[in-house]
Amino acid sequence: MAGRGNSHRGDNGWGEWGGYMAAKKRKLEEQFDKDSSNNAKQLERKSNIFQGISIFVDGHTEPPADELKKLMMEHGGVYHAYYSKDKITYFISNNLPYAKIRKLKPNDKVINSKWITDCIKENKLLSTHNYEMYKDMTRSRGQTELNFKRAEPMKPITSDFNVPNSDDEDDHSSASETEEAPTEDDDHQSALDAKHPKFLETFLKRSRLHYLSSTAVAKKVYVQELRQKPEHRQLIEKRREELKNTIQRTERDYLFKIHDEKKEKIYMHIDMDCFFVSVATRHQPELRDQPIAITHSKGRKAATTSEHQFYSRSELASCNYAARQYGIKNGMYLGRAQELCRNHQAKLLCLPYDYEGFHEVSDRFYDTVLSYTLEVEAVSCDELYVDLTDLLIYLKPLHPLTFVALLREEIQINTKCPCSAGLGSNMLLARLATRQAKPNGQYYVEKGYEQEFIAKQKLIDLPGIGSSILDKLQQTFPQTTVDTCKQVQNLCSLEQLKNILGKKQGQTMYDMTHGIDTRILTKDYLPKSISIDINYGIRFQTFDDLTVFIKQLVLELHKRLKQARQKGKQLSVKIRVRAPDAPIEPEKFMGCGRTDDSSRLVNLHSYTDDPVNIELETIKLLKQMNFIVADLRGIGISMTQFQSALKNTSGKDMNGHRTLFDCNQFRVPKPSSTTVENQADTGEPSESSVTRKRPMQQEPTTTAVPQKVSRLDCYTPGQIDPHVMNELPEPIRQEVEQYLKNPPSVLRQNSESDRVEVVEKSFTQVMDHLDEAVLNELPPEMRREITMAQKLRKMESKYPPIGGKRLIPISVPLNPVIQEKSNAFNVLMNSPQKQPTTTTKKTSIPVKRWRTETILNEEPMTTTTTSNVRTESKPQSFQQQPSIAGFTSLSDVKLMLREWIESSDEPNQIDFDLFQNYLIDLLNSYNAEMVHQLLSYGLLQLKPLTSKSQWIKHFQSLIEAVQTRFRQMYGGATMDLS
Ligand code: DCP
Repeated sequence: MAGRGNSHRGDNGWGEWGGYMAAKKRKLEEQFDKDSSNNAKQLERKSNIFQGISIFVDGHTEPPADELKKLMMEHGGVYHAYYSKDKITYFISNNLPYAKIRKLKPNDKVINSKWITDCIKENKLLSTHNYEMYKDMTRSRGQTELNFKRAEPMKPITSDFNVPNSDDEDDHSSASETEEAPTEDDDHQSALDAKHPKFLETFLKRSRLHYLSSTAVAKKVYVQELRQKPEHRQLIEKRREELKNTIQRTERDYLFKIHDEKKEKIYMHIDMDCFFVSVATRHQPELRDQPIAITHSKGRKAATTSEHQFYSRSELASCNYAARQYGIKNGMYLGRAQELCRNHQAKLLCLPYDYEGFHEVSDRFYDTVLSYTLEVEAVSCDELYVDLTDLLIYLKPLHPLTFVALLREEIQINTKCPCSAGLGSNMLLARLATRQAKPNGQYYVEKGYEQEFIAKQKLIDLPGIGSSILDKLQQTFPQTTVDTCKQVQNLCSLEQLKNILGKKQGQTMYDMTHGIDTRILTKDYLPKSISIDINYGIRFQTFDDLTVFIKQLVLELHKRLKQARQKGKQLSVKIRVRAPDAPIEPEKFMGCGRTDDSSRLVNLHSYTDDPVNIELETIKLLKQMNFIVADLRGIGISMTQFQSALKNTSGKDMNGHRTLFDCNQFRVPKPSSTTVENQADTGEPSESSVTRKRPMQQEPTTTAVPQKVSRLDCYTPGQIDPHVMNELPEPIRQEVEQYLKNPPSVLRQNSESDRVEVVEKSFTQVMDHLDEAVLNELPPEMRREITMAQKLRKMESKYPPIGGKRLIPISVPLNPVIQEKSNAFNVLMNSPQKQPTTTTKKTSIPVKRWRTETILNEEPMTTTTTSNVRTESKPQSFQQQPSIAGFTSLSDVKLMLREWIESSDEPNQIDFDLFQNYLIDLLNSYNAEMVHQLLSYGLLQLKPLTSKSQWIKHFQSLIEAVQTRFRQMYGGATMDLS
């Protein structure tokens, strides 16, 4: 290099120019100037709008750098091939690599190249404001330290598992404050967008919304599962007993009267105080006197700087009561909270999230309450409702607040965190009472004081009442302030409220302002949807990139389905695609910006949580949606229509209705033949727990022969469903248990061959043993089930088994064509496919002329078989026979249909879907006659019932779906159902 020197340029030969690079830059600038003046001669100078502006272009731009250079020349600006802070006015780039973004200084402006073309279009110099890229990251900080881990969603939780829109996440300006030393490793640092394999993991790990929503689900599932465990009930009994014997009762306890016979409810709402802060300080309670907040930012900068123009926009997840006295609130920006503290010469202590601690404390909190009762509705990680009625009756004489004080003390010992509790005659009053009690207190809205209490409650404190509702009210009464329940009581009648707020909201407002709440605990967890939704960091170049990410998303969805013990039948995919006129990079770093959203949905063949299946369907849906992968900004996958693996509390489905399949729970199939049992072994969860819910698996890969509900799976004395037992009122349970402890001698036989008979007999005896008065004590659902069982028993005894089958007459008149067979007898209680038979059955060869293909025999449509033949060629014939709830024969299905219709006024959509699928399966197996029979029968049942308008509506749409399939199969013909 020295040889290249020349004396007047100094030692290195480039001294005068400041070195090689400087010389090179200078040369290029000269080149540009020269080009400009040369080009100016060729390229017509079109304007001077960029006079005095010089740009440097980095990375891929649209139009490309060469074109921008030309445009600058044409419009009086300067293009620099090398970056020089002093000479460059604007740094133009549309997509900077992460490493470069990190190096940007606070005042560095990166402008989208669209600014240049837009200026030219408008023929004037536009403000760069709307074209600035990454500005959230380069402002308000001394030095850029992008820290992905701090990207946190801040949206209030609205539904199970939905990761919030990135638009609701913490602002990145705060996420990158200098005082926050990044603690994540480089891997996470570079997990900036969804292409990075650790993106999702990092995102979720750091997402407090994910923590809150997944914990809420986990708690609901936990409580529900605990109800199934007899050992837990024993624990409760033990704990209650201990408590009963050790409580030091005072006069207050003896004076408190609980009306057992009226069963007047006492609800408790219990909530940990400033949960995140309490957990974070549980080992240093001495800190709690000072204002503390949980936030991603450590908050040092704003506390020390005298300039307050750059507020930290990191949100406070939680703040303690010492902070609240200065006006600080959960969800407030850190900068604002610091300012409020400063105004009071106080300092806000910012502590980080302690997710492990949250889990631990939440578990202990729940376990403490659950050790006394299962009458619990889980709400969130730190909040639940309890129906204390039975417990207080058991512990009497006891004032509710005595129990609550003991419970809270125990929670404090177990968790090292304080909590508050409210009590009242309904859930609303209990919840409002908790507010009154906080922090670390308890409050009971006693009987007779409800109106006084509710009257002074602020409207804004009523659950679910937001500012928009309050605004509507206020606008109606501009002359007066409307902010307490009393004011609404005085100002508006129910009708007026309905007029102002709409029917539903008006009624709710009326009830709440009058302290009315008829809800009871929701014990069965039924999510409406389970989904994963990511609207942050979505930047893909190719469809392959996207599919890699889809795999991760689907695995997360699968995890959520598993955790919630749900399988879904409907899958939908939602995408957010950059709007055509929106900048490629939105103002918010890695955000969505303005998007056009669309979604697609598919009904799956069967309930599933299988990630492979879901992935496949998701990709299929995505391929159907026309979009440019590079413009994708958000994606969500969601499952709906669930089949729950959770046992519910009362033989109802998760919507609180009895299901189609519950209607069969007292039907007693014969002991199954081994052959069929084997066939039914699909690897699905034990059918004994599942069959009553949704026994039908339509997955082509699983056998079409579902296992039937056996008597042993139903309520038997020896194995009476613990669930049902748990639901029985105490005296009745004791009665039944007593009976079971001393069963008739026949029960003690346990020879395998006699077992079913013994069990059936003793079941009858238990049923008969329950006298009318006892029955009347039972909840209506249970009473109905027992009455139904008794009826069936009577039927069974009236029509004793004949030739191994129990026969009962069916009174419904049938089509003349089939009258003879049907009028004979229909088989109830027997699973036809489980009957070994030597009789020749109807051929299974499909005949397309449906009128002549009448399959009304009580056996499944099979080829000629004997039981032995079946064993050998087992699945084939059975798999072809559509079944529902394990039943295949017309009479069985009809009986089930009738019971189902009778069971509730509002049918369950999932049952309808299953029934519809079953009918279509029948059509597909050319058994249109049976479809015709079932539909006619259903209509006949529904016709006289005025209360069944919902049913009729559903049934009509089911008929339409069936007719559509029928038309497809039979050349446009319609099934005559007149
Ligand atoms: N939380 C959150 N973001 C939300 C809502 C809640 O991070 N949008 C977290 C922080 C809270 C915890 O959930 O500590 C419980 O929420 P609460 O509404 O019960 O609030 P706190 O427990 O903080 O305070 P309070 O004593 O008022 O219940």
